Order: sequence, then C-alpha cells, then structure tokens
Amino acid sequence: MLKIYGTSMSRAARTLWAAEELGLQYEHTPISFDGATRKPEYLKINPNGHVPAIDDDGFIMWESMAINLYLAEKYGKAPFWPANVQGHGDAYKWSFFGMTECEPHLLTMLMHKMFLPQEQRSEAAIKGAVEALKAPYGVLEGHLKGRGYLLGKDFTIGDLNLASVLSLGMMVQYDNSATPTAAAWLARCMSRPSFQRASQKK
Ligand SMILES: N[C@@H](CCC(=O)N[C@@H](CS)C(=O)NCC(=O)O)C(=O)O
Repeated sequence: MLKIYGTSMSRAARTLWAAEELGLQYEHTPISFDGATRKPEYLKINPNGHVPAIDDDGFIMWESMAINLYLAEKYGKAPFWPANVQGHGDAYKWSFFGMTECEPHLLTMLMHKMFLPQEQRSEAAIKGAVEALKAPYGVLEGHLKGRGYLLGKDFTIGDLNLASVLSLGMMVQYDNSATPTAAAWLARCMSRPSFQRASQKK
C-alpha cells in the first residue's frame, strides 16, 4: 500500500493531488511542522526532516516533484503520463520551471505576508517577489496561447506539478490578471475534483 506523509497544508498537497488524480488507494499520515518531521522515526523516512515523503510498498522517496513524476510514471497512463520521451521531457521541464523560476518568489510572499513575525516582514521583499514573478508568468502566458494545457489539449503531470506551485498564489493573493490565459489555465487545473479532494485532506 502507498503511504503519503505530510499535511495538505504543505508541499504534500501536490502529492495528494497526484494520488487523487491517479485514483490511487493510499494511507495518509498528515504530519505537520510541530516537531513530528524531526522525530527519529520520521528522519528514517526523510533524513531532511521535510514533507512530503512516500513509502510505496517499501520504496521510500522524498522531494515532492520527484515523487509526483515517479507516481505518474508508475501508475499513470497517457495522456496524463505522456506517451513519448519528448512528452516526459516537457513534463520535467514545466515541473522544474515551477520549482525553480516560480516557487521561491511565492514562498517569499508567503513568508512576508503570513509566516514571519510582524517585525520581520518586509513590503520591499513582497514587491520584489511580485516583480520577479512577472517574467515566468509572461513565459507561461505566451506558451499557453492557443493551447488548453502545457503539452497541448490534455491535462498532464506537467500541468499538475506547475499548477500545484502556482496555487500558492491564491494563498498569498498574487494578482495574475495581467496574464489572463495563464490565470484561466490555473483556474481550470484547480477546478479538477482531484484538486478539491486533496485540498480537503488534513
Ligand atoms: N524541496 C522539498 C522541500 C520540502 C519542504 O521544505 N517541505 C516543508 C513543508 S512545505 C517542510 O517539510 N517543512 C517542515 C520542516 O522543515 O520541519 C520538496 O519539494 O519536497
């Protein structure tokens, strides 16, 4: 049985979303940041002390994007897990684009709007992050013109992974209205029942 570790209020949300989209049976352990991730039992699963992690019949993995690509390849069929190697390349590309070009700026917004103590929050940091997001959002907008989804007409693991990152924008009220095609694509991805089910987990 697949086990998924991590609360849906963390990056584990994206793994829960992938599992729901794939229709997998799984056991969910919603560990949070209350010290549980640093306990010796959990450090045996993920020595980084982070969530998510999975135990897939004894095969342990951590790193959210790697987990999702693994689950899609192992359990998915085309078109969700693309049929050819170019499609896999595209799915990796958009997943890493989300993680490297977008996520750091959204996390800056999250920290400075919600998590840091009031006296450490910085408006300048938030403005800088908003500014920095314009470039990747512009790339996404250009790419999605004339396409329903990142790889064409079908929703794939590439869409799920990138949308899981950009869904953070809702939490931090990032205004994506200047890129309406990307905004509509994100809303389409987030309206999937699998996203809704994953979001309702603990
Ligand atoms: N690159 C890792 C980052 C994992 C990570 O930092 N997770 C955060 C939650 S979103 C965490 O576990 N924080 C708890 C802690 O550091 O104790 C991934 O994508 O899986």
